[in-house]
Amino acid sequence: MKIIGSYVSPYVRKVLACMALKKLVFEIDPITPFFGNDDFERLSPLRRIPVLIDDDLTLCDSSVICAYLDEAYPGPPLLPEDPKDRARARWLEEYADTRLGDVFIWGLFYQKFVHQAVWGKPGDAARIEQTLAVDAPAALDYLEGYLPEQGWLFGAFGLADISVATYFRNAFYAGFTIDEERWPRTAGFVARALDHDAFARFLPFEQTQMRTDPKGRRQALLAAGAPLTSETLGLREPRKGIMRL
Ligand SMILES: N[C@@H](CCC(=O)N[C@@H](CS)C(=O)NCC(=O)O)C(=O)O
Repeated sequence: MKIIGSYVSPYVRKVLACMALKKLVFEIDPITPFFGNDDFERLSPLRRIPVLIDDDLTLCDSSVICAYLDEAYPGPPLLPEDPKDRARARWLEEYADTRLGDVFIWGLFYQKFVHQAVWGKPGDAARIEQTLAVDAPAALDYLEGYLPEQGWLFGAFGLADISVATYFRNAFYAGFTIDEERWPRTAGFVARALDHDAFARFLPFEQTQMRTDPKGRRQALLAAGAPLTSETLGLREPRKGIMRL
C-alpha cells in the first residue's frame, strides 16, 4: 500500500494512526499538497492529501480511506460495535475533520506556519486572532462535554479518538496550548491520545519533515528510517490549491 501526503498533515496522521492500529505496512510519498505535480492532481482531483493506493484502488479523503481500511483489513476494529456509539464516533470524526480542521489547521497552523513556509508571506493575523479568541474556545467547550476523564471515547482506542487528537498536534506546533483549568478533560485526553504508540511512532518523521527544507527532506526522512516510495509526485515550486487558495 502507498500513502501520498506529508507526515505533518493531520489528515495523513489520522490515516497512519489507523494503519498502525491495524498493523498495515505501507510506503509513503510525504509531499505537501501544494507541491504536487500533474500526476498527483490526476490521483487527487481536489489536490488534497492523503491519498491511498492499494493495488488497483486509489482513494482520497481520510474518512473514506479509514472506512475502507476498517472494512478490508483485519485487526482491531476502528469503530465501536454498538450502532449508537458507531454513529457518535462517526459524528466526532466529521466534527473533527470539518470544524477542528477549520479552526486549528486553516485558522492557526496554516496562517502561522504553512503560509510563510510555502508562499513566503505571513498568514492572516486577523484570522489567527479570531481563532484564538473565539473559535478555539468554542470548539474546546464542545469537546469538554464529550471527552472522557480517563481512557478512550468508546472503550478501545479507535477512529474517534484518533480523529479528535490529530488536530491538536498541529495546534501545538503553532504554539497553541490547552488551558488545563478551563478544559481539563480535553487537555488530559489529547495528551493521552497523542502519547499512544499509534501516533508516537511517527513523531520522529514529523519532526524530521518539519525541520528540513523540501530539497533535503527525502534524504533526511530516509536517513531517519521512513518507508519512502522510490518515486515522488512532488515539485520544487508550489502551486495554488483548488479548494481554498
Ligand atoms: N476531507 C479531507 C481533507 C484533506 C485536507 O484538507 N488536507 C489538506 C492537508 S492538511 C490539504 O491537502 N490541503 C490542500 C488544499 O486544500 O488545497 C480529508 O479528510 O482527507
